[in-house]
Amino acid sequence: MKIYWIKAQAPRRVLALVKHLGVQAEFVDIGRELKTPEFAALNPNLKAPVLVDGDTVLWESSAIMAYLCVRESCDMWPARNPPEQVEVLRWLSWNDCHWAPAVGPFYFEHIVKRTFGFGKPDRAALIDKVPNLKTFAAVLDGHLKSRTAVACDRLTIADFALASMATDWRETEMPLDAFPNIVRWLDGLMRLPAWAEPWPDLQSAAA
Ligand SMILES: N[C@@H](CCC(=O)N[C@@H](CS)C(=O)NCC(=O)O)C(=O)O
Repeated sequence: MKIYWIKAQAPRRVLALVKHLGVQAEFVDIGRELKTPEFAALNPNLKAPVLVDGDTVLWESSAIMAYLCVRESCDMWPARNPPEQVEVLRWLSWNDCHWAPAVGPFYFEHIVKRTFGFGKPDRAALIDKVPNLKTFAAVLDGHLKSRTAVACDRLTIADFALASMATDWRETEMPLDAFPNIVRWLDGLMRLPAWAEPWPDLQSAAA
């Protein structure tokens, strides 16, 4: 199995899951070749992550995470439990439509710009993003009030999807300190070694 990745939030979800499940994979840092015809043949969106497993070529991190769970018989994607599947799907959809767009500008200004050499964070550009972030943070915080995980009362791929940008909330200056249940949930995820250190190069360095 090959995982094409760059050091960014969507690949982070998949890399963390691969490590968490102990799946053997070859990791291809596609950074410089992301816009090549060879990579376009794997993912016409020209984005990472991509999984190649035999004849299976898959893009979109949520689909890749579900694929890995099915392959490894892991209920972080509850393939055999339709009501749980619906619950996880609800949060994956909420992430893509509401939460990721709310936290994304903070992640972009503070992490994407630095990673890809786009310059310094423009904090002024984030001021009018705060109300939207707080709106959806209130929804998630209320949901997590009596829970340790987003769905199914256990770790699922929804946690990895929702946390992939928010996990850097302190560094990216997301105003989440007013949402203690989100902070507790994110700090809890950081106690998972695979979530705290998902990047392949550092995994090998640590080995
Ligand atoms: N919805 C996609 C997002 C993929 C995506 O946007 N990947 C980003 C990194 S987080 C990327 O490859 N960016 C490079 C570029 O657009 O040039 C997924 O979940 O896999």
